[in-house]
Amino acid sequence: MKKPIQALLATLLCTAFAQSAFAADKIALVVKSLGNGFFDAANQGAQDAAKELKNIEIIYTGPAKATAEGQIEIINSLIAQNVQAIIISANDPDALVPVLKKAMQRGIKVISFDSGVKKEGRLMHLNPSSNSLIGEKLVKMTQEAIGSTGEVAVLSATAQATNQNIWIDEMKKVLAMPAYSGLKLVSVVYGDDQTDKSYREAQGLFKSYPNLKAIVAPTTVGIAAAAKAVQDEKKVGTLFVTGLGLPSEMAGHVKSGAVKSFAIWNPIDLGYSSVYAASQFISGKVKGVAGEKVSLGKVGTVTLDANTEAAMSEPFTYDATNVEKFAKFF
Ligand code: RAM
Repeated sequence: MKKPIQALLATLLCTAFAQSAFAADKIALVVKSLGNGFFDAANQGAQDAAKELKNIEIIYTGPAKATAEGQIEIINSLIAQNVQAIIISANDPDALVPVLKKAMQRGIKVISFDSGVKKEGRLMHLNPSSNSLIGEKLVKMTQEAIGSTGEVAVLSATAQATNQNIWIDEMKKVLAMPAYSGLKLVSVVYGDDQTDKSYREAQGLFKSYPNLKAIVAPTTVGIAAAAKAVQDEKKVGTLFVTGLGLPSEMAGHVKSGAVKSFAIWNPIDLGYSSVYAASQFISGKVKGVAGEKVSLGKVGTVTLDANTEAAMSEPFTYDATNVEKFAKFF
């Protein structure tokens, strides 16, 4: 009687081994909120990397609204699902740290991309571009649209968003330079990366600042909503919108004249690179120490700085000459 039981056990063990040997690595891409075209494009790149690297399953997820609470709930469930890696664009630099630490204690490799968490909550952060370059670009595009003088307001994403807050600080540093002394930042408002709230905040700015000349929205959701509000309120030509946007969502607004130029990096490459980086933490090739080189596959290689952050390429500027061409990609 012993033999059949032993044989059965051996079969079971072999099956379990085969399953674990061939089971795909689960990498979760946790975004600020679902329904945002920027993150859908990042997911497209994430899927491309998974296909290229093989044996990877991407779990694309995020809360309905861009809140840290929503992301904490999702991360707890990803821990329970035993994913191998979490890639997060954070709604708050601090609030997510405890739950991400818990994930790392369970062996899950955590990296942030786009919008970071504090160093202790992740192994690496991948910036889409240099933060100071982004701040400078936003101010330069504003000056190109309205000239050297005038009231300017910022329409941001959420008040706690790590990336937007850093970019706004960088903008303020540039605005403090003598070359930009005529540009007056009168207000910063938050549309929470929701189209309707962003639209209402833009309308609020029109009322509160009748002399406003520019709205700078460092968010793809905010810039499209602000441009629509400018068109609807027939302010094209007197009030300009600029910031960070997707060519596919902005082409019509450039055509209408509400927007002269805007910038962005390639969100597909950003998603691809994040998954590529995560896969190297899973395989143990990279540990997350300063000075380490991290391959981003076909996109290139980055080196982790003292804060274990790395940055990709410069933001690219779009206007009437090129927006249509890129609108079919993202
Ligand atoms: C929105 C999000 C994202 C940001 C882009 C520019 O889609 O806030 O985090 O990087 O805009």
